[in-house]
Amino acid sequence: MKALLVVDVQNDFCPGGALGAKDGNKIIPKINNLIQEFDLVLASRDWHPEETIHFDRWPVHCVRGTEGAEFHPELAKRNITQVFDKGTGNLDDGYSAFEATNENLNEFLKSHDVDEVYICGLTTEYCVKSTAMDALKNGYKTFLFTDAIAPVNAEPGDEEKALDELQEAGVIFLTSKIVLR
Ligand code: VGL
Repeated sequence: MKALLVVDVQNDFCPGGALGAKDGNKIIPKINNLIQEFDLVLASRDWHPEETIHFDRWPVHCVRGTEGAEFHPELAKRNITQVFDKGTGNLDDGYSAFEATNENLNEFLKSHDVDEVYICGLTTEYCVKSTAMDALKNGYKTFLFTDAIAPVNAEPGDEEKALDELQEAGVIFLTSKIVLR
């Protein structure tokens, strides 16, 4: 069974948001097309409290209950089966969707007989990367839609470095034009 995992397509990671990826909104039509191709679609959210050590490093973003934490209005939300909330504690960065606290992603995938995880969303160097690395560690064949992700580019070169690390670790790169079934 294949699952599409849509990482953090939230207002604060899109242009105009607190930590906006420059092309964060441009990937949404591609993600919506991908959503049509999968029988199982899951999504993660950064779901921070007002105060967390995470904000020592980053501008305040994705505080639960605020508009910045909402999924982008153009995302085809109705087709998402389960949302995984992460970064919910005060000491918790919660980069990876496998760190979600409302529901355990690994157990959810196992219970749905998922063996292949397909990843898209925001942001390339942080939550997308951590989630893909954890998917590999947990034994899933892991795919990344490289035209349906976008970097926050905190430091120049971060995006390229992240992509190199992912490919070296064994993540398989695809583009969203590939028809999966
Ligand atoms: C993220 C930076 C800080 C992400 C989260 O969702 O990729 N990036 N917090």
